[in-house]
Amino acid sequence: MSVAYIALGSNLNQPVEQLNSAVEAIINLPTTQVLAVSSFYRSKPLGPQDQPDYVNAVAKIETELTPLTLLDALQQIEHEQGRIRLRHWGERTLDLDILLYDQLVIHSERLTIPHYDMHNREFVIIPLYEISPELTLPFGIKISEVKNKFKNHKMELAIKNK
Ligand code: PH2
Ligand code: MG
Ligand code: MG
Repeated sequence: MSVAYIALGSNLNQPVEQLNSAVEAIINLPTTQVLAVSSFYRSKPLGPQDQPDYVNAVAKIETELTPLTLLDALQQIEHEQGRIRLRHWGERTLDLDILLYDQLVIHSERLTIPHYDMHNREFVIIPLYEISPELTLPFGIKISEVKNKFKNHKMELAIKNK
């Protein structure tokens, strides 16, 4: 069994519903348990500014799927939820990114783990810290230290996790 973290994002077609259905679909993946889901955060778009705000969250899962099989499964969920992506860094119905997979470091054509820009994104780091404040990332980086960069973040909650 491996532990992985998945970033969820949407800014089209009822983002909160998109994220809720995505969590349901991840729960239904073979050999996979969802261990925690963060609150849903409203975030300003990174990239083109003439697009709606996003709703972002992070899920922690336990799975026997390999990184590439997990990637295939997440891309299938994106497609099943009618993924529309209009432009690079632009609006989309659903984006599911693997942030971390155990302590693996992968640089392959299809997959970069840890996610190449996660350290710079408050909409990833804040929800990740919410569900795993003790986490240490590969290369010994503590999530609690990365989170300090964003302690003045202005994201609002769309859904608060119990
Ligand atoms: N995803 C992007 C581009 N910009 N901005 C926010 N706030 N949240 C995202 O998830 C996001 C983004 C491309 O994946
Ligand atoms: Mg993304
Ligand atoms: Mg993606």
